[in-house]
Amino acid sequence: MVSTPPVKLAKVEALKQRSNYLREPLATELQQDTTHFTEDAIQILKYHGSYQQDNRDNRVKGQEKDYQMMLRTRNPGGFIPPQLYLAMDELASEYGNETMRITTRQGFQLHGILKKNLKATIQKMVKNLGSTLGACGDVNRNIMTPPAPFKNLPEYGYCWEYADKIADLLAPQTGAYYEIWLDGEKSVSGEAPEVAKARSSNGNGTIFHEGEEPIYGTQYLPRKFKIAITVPGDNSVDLFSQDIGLVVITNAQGELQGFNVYAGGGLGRTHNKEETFARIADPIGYVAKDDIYTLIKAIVSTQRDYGDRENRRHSRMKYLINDWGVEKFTAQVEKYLGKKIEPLKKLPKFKYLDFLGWHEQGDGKLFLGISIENGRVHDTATLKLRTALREVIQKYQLPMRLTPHQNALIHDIDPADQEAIDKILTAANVVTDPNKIDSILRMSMACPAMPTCGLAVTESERALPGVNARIRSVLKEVGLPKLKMVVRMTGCPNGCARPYLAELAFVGSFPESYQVWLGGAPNQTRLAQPYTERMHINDLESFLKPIFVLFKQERKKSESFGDFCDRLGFEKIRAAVGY
Ligand code: SRM
Ligand code: SF4
Repeated sequence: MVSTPPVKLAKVEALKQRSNYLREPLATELQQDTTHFTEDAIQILKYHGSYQQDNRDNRVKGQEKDYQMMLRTRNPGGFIPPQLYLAMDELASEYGNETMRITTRQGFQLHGILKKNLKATIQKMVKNLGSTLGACGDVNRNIMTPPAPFKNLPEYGYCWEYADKIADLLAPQTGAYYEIWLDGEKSVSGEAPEVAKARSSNGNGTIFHEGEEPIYGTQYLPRKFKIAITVPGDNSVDLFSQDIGLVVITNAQGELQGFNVYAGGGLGRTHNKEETFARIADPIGYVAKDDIYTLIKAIVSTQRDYGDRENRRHSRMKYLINDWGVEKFTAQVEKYLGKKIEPLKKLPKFKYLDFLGWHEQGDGKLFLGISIENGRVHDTATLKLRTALREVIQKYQLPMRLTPHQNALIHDIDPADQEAIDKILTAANVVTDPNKIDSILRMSMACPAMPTCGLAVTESERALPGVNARIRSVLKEVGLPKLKMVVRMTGCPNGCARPYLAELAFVGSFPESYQVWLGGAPNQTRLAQPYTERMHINDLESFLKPIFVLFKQERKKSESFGDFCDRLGFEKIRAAVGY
């Protein structure tokens, strides 16, 4: 349990402690007739799934900012029942900015909600099977899984089952959410009895006996915490970027045996601060399925008790593992676990998978994976995506899974409805055949950045469509018209679209300029490296063309762009292209 108290806690640590389990000053300020919250309430608001933002396009010197809230859902494995989808769609019009945003962790975000409408928005989400509790803040975030709804491959089912159960295990237990947003009405918990038992069991001092939060205590975790669960070979979840990555291990009969465990991934960094860095998770070992909750509690408790609570730039678990080394980290986890962790089970090579297009799901029904550019569900002059999706979900009452690549898979489709659904979408200009989508667009992601993100240095979501088209045009010019590669962009170095795992990434560094990262693996198992600190967006073609020409000349047969940059190394690339 917590040993010596740190000397000088980060300011937010005291706030958490004073908040009475995430109640104040949020509850009081919510009652006040103001357009925005104070800095202290903003910090507590995050745990309830909301960020205070302002529309940066509307900033006018000397005038109050155009304050608005972003709300994020917590839905493990990206599962969105039709009722929730339709409620979110209505909310986007009633209180939001007429769009919904699929996130890189398989959640939905609404933007543009005024403070006075926040309570009504959360109430409607919860009444329609949604939740925002713990979507942000220093707690376990949305748990990711592969989104493909295969019913005949039991491994996928185990991912969803354990994503739900571990999400319940680590959900904040405070009554604050229900008191503040739902007038005290606690919704019925569908939690499995084994989860409740695991949460309260005191494995070697992992829980607090006093107060409302057995696992988190009064101070919650030192920083955000992220988990993904996948099946062998499927890296649709970017497993190595997670604080904890689990891979389900089954026997020949498809029965769950246990999990391979990886820990210590994380991508957030700050420009020009070498002590902050993106990091790939380390292999920790294998645990049997009966030990999984205790193992999760053991890792979370290790970060809770030994993670840095003084310097928030150094408080993610990746820094603890990096500073301690994997051996010391594993030894501490084993102390909390009460037993040794076994060696990893052998796994096949991981693949990038996006599951777009029409597929059989293994029980006679179909699913359709729809590419949604940067996750933005909206209508434009030429694309009526939001209208068409609403019509399909409403008419056929279909569930969906949001994907880690910001797309949506609609599932449980009766084959008899395939043609009609395809027709509705195609009429709205939604492309249902992924082979008709440019592979760069298909595999690319951008974070929201401007105008909602307060941390953005550059454009991202609004810039990427143009950048993708320009990359394709350079590739055509150099004679690589069909080349596939994973391109990602973010408006700052925090890494929300996981750029450091892309083959080619642009990370906002100065207004209109980006750091360029090269050399990530096409299956997201290796980190890219920064090639240049500042590429002005106008110089995109002159920067990329010589590198693409070199790639065309020197690449091995069917070698990917990321693998090529990694194999050749930056020194040789620089020598050849002259910068
Ligand atoms: Fe993120 C902060 C958006 C996934 C690392 N992220 C933010 C905020 C809330 C900005 C803020 O703090 O004021 C952004 C809101 C923008 C907006 O206008 O909506 C934001 N992050 C997002 C989303 C919506 C990006 C997207 O394109 O979908 C993703 C929401 C996921 C979800 O549903 O929970 C999102 N953020 C990520 C990821 C990727 C992931 O989790 O797989 C990362 C990198 C992985 C990691 O955590 O190591 C990520 N976001 C950050 C960080 C840096 C954390 C760090 O360790 O340093 C921040 C800033 C912070 O925490 O201080 C941040
Ligand atoms: Fe904002 Fe930076 Fe995250 Fe983009 S990467 S959403 S700019 S915090």
